[in-house]
Amino acid sequence: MAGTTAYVAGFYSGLQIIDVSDCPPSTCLADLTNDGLLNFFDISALLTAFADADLAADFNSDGLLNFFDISAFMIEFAASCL
Ligand SMILES: [Ca+2]
Repeated sequence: MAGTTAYVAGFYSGLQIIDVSDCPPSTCLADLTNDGLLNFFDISALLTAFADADLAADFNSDGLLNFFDISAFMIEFAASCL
């Protein structure tokens, strides 16, 4: 999420980490490219990671790459928070 995170050092509050994306990360999980858009590139990123056995494609974080990751992704994608 580095692309959507701003690091702000405040005099009184110390270091704050502020998410500057349009929606909370928890509802934008399908935005794999972190560009604030849900489109083909997010699907492509998932499939590419999946094909490479990259755990970035472990969408449901169970340590396994299988149909359930694709399914979970598609549910998030369909929910479209954007
Ligand atoms: Ca998984």
